[in-house]
Amino acid sequence: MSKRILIVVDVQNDFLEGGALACEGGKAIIPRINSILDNYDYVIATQDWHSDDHMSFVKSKEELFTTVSLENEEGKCEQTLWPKHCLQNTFGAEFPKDLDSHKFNIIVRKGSNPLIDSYSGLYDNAMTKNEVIFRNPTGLSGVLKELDCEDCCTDVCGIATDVCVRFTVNDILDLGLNSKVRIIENCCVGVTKEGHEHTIAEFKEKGVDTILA
Ligand code: VGL
Ligand code: ZN
Repeated sequence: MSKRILIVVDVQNDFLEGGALACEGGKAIIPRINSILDNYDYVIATQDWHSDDHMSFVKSKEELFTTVSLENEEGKCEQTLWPKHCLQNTFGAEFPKDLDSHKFNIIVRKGSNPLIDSYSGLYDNAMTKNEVIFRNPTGLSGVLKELDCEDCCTDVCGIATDVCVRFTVNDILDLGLNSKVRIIENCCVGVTKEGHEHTIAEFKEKGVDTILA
């Protein structure tokens, strides 16, 4: 039997206008996402879920949005430094009140290890330790494999197109599922407009269909 799966990436207060890491146009995608939720058999949401001391948080103004080399007990990585956002159990990490989150069947939290960031909903970012590159799973890849079937469709939307949506889609493609993967273009916003456009173009080049809600 065919299944329709929707993945809603990081639609959380801190990524909306007025939030700590606001993406312009974020609030406008909420009613559009609400209008399609009933079209799916499974709705999966991801939630960025950081502790106060998360390694991705910038410590000086000058370094905001820069990418630096970091090393800690888990290993080494290149890390972009973000403003403090999506702190566990705070308003910024919550789903917005007007998003119909009661319709989410599965919620996957990511980024809760203070020593590793997690852009993708499927795996933490890559870290290198003792010359070995590793990525810890969130568990979502197992869920998607179990739900996979020949004429399934997995649609992805959310925030930010150029960061967490991008990494999530790339990881789904790498799983090599039978399901068709599609991006819902007008239910995504980027950290920047250019980042959004660039990522959509990249998806198209990879043969990922883009659709509109
Ligand atoms: C995100 C930056 C840092 C995202 C999360 O959801 O795209 N971006 N953490
Ligand atoms: Zn984050």
